[in-house]
Amino acid sequence: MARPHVLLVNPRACSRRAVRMPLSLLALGAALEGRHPYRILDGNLDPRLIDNTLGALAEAPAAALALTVMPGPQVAPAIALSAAVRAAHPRLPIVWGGYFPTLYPEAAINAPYVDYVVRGQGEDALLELLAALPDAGPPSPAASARDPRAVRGVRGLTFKDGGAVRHNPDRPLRPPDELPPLPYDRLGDLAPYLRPSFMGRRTAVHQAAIGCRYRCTFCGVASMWNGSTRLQGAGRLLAAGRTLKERYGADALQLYDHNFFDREATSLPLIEALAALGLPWWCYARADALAGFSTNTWRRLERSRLRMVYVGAETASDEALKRMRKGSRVEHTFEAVRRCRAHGVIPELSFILGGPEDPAGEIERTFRLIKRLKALHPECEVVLYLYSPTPQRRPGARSTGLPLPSLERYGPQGPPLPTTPEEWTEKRWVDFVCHRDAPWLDRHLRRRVRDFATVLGCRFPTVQDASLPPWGRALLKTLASWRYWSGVYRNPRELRLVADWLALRRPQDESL
Ligand code: B12
Ligand code: SF4
Repeated sequence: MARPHVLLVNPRACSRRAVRMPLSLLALGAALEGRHPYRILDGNLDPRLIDNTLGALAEAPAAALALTVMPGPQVAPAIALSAAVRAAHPRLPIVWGGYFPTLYPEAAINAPYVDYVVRGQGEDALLELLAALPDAGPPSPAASARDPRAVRGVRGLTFKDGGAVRHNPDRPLRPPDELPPLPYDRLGDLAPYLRPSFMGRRTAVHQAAIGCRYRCTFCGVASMWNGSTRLQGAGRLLAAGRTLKERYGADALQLYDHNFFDREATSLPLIEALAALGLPWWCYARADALAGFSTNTWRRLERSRLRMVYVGAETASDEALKRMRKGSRVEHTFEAVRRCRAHGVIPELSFILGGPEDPAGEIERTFRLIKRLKALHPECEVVLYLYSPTPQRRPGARSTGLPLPSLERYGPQGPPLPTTPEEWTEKRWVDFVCHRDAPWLDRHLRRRVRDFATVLGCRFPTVQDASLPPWGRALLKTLASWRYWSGVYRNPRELRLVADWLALRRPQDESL
């Protein structure tokens, strides 16, 4: 009899034009290679995901259904798929992993269609869970397994045991070089994943390091990885880049590391590897790191074909940055922008507007800062989010290894956090997660930010919108000019109409 296989599923998270390779599933697949038969199903490409998952389960016996789930728009499709599979195959274990279940494990496991939550890095946890499942036995409504003792040793696992929720201790992070290379072939045809962007016609993605060693108080990454980073070596980065370029025809590369330049010394070999690869590239970076690089390093960056760098500039005042424990200052943002201009790199500056202390004042200061940065480097891109901090872990969670968030509410006056996946799908929660809304902002402030974003986006249409014709760009710029210079942002209906008509892209919705 065939060995039971594992179905790795990416529920739909984005539109077809934002589709990228599901790296989390490829990473899990790499760990399963040669050990467990598996299939990857991607809801971003497959409009009939539920039917096809049920079809795959009918074709061959399965050991588990494993879903990757990001907070926000991916939760509802994850619920729909899991519930459909639970109804058709009540004895099949269902596992959720990724950002949503790691940050909100209590809510994720509080569902009749989730048996196991894997928190944090998934490769080893999934392998250990699969090894334990034959002894653990099938799930029931009150318990993840007939004998939950079988899974007590799996670090990073949350499960149900006689109606109670158990959190096994966290799992230490393994460095990426110890993990196997990604099995790109398992996605079948890679063409739909290699998307046109302003850098090339076939943009590939890669994540080198794992985690981030900073602990900015608003950021989900800090809770997800508990303030740790494990770097990838230059050899592995170059090997992955070459495979994507030479075997699959990638002509540009987007690096998904939370913070690509960890330290100057460790960044240099990576920059050399990218120079050897010879593809235009994009990455996330901190303003203080970019500002502190030597001129020699900047020259190397220029030679390596770095095209755009996404910087969390966040806000306009050092006090607010300090409150966020960002570890950088406004001057670093200016210096990073100056350096980018000098070396032909476009900075993509992200701001989170309207923190709970003096939201109106912070918003106006940030608008003024953005205009000064635009004057310094008109090509810089600006991404505007509303400040909606991801709940952080409880103090002391690091030592106990417990994953629970410290905030029970979204911000000081915010509502209590949802307790089920369903509640997380409500519009207001999806809006908080996507930084489109925050509990303490009133209608007037929300509108003010939306209006400014429209004027700014039309005055400086994003270079990332490869499909916008030059005449459309010129039209938007002309129409938006007077509002931008005069500061009359209120109700720019004419701009919205033209932007909608031209289907202007908003990078904050879909990334590159
Ligand atoms: C690609 C991406 C997207 C893509 C997804 C495309 C796709 N392929 O499906 C798109 C553009 C749609 C997207 C959207 C959003 N994203 Co996003 N995204 C990312 C990004 C850049 C890379 C994810 C990735 O591939 N990582 C590499 C893999 C290998 O790592 P991983 O996902 O963590 O997987 C490991 C573990 O998590 C675990 N694991 C994961 N899944 C599973 C499943 C199982 C069963 C198991 C056992 C383990 C497991 O094991 C894996 C291997 O160790 C991350 C940043 C990052 N570097 O991770 C942000 C990130 C995940 N996104 C984030 C957010 C918030 C969003 C949005 C919800 C909001 C926004 N405005 O950005 C939007 C939603 C908008 C929408 N329309 O859906 C945040 C999440 C933080 C948080 N607070 O929750 C991140 C961290 C960015 C950030 N710094 O804020 N995103
Ligand atoms: S904001 Fe950036 S630097 Fe800070 S914890 Fe998050 S990923 Fe790391």
